Amino acid sequence: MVLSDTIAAIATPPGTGGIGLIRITGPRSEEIAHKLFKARHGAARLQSHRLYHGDIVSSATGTVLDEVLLTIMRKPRSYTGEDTVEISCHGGSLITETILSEILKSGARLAEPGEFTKRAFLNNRIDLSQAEAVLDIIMASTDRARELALSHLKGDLSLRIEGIRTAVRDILAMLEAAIDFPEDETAVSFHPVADKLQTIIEEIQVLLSTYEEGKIYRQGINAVITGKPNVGKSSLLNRLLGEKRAIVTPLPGTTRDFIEETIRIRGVPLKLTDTAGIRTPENMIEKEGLDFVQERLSLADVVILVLDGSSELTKEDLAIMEINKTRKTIPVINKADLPHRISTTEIRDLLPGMDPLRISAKYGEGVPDLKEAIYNLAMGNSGVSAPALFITNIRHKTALEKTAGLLTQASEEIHRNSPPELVSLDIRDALESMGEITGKTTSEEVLDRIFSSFCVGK
Ligand SMILES: Nc1nc2c(ncn2[C@@H]2O[C@H](COP(=O)(O)OP(=O)(O)OP(=O)(O)O)[C@@H](O)[C@H]2O)c(=O)[nH]1
Ligand SMILES: [Mg+2]
Repeated sequence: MVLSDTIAAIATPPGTGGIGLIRITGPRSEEIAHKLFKARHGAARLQSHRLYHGDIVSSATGTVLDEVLLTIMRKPRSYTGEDTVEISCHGGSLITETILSEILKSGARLAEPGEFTKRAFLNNRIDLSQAEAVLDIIMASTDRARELALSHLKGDLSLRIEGIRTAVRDILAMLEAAIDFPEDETAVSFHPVADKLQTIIEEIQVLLSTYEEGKIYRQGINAVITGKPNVGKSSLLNRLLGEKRAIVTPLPGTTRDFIEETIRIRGVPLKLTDTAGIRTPENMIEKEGLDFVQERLSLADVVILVLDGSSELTKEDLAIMEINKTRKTIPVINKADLPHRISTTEIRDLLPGMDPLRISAKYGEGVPDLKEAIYNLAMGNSGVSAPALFITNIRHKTALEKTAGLLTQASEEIHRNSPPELVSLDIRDALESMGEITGKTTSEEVLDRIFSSFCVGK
């Protein structure tokens, strides 16, 4: 990894705007600034962390390119931990591009996406979970998502992870003492180790249990409406949206493709997908459509399974219930305004543990309850207590699961009186997998993947 070169990028989004921001970081930043920038009041040496008014001048022709504000932030007091220059110019694509190209001609290289943040990480300004939080803040679409990302950026998650790692390292030290001084070793002396391991495993489980809710704050709820043809799926979508978005007709097979729209429940985005009715496919188009529906269902956080309550259940209904039995499903008995032909008890028997709702998509009865039910089901039970810290990132979740697995294995070995050498191997692996979260042990490849999802200039 090269940290010795100087990189530059436009940090504001492409297009026109009030201001365009260009960033330079690395050892030659200040030299480049001196070459291109003429301060209005002829300051001899630009001071760090001050704002200067002046012109950017073409190095070749000496013509003024724009009137700008410039700041130098000398290392280590900058975002990247390296000498950094920021130029605020007028926000037109031509002007930002022109200034950037002058900077590149003067000895900087174009930054890759996320490279500023990557440098902050490599220079130990922030750890990896904090770097990821930077991206989460940029992407946050709800207040809660922003709050969680800010707490991660402040280092709340890193602190907790480091706390757990320290506890695991203590256990390793105890085991290694047993390896080095085997005469002290007795089966009994391992029990405190096993107890400590158990406490740590539980702490990790608590963190893991926040993921479902955390993920939803970060990405919103993905709900898919399914059911056989003509039960009122599109009517329900329209009712939830409060507008006529999908075509509704009395003919089965009206919806062929997906319709996706987003609303908000309690500030959380809820993406609703209306799908084609599920029936035995009659042709290629329907076959393809059905495969798509299955795929969408498998990705759903919540499945809204619509039944036509004005007629008896059919074997198609039963088949659709069967497919969604293991998912987070809300059975919805629609057309409540017509005579009831399906009872809630019947559905409870077929789908144990699920709570059917009776609604009328056409007239709106029961729809507010359905919204609540979607929110509650997506959040799980964790919505009741409010843990301070949430896991929102699948990468962190995977690493924690792996850690918990290895620690459980170690604890089982202790109970089987396995040699401490064996136990300590698992504990070492556990430490390694936890280190991936904060970036202590993360591979180059994973780092590249993380930072490449950033914007250029961040
Ligand atoms: N009485 C009554 N009719 C409803 C209700 N919901 C839907 N319908 C009617 O049922 C018929 C089918 O509605 P759609 O919303 O198109 O049903 P769908 O499930 O999307 O159908 P496909 O797209 O063909 O799978 C239409 O005539 C609707 O007006 C309801 O709550 N009450
Ligand atoms: Mg439809």
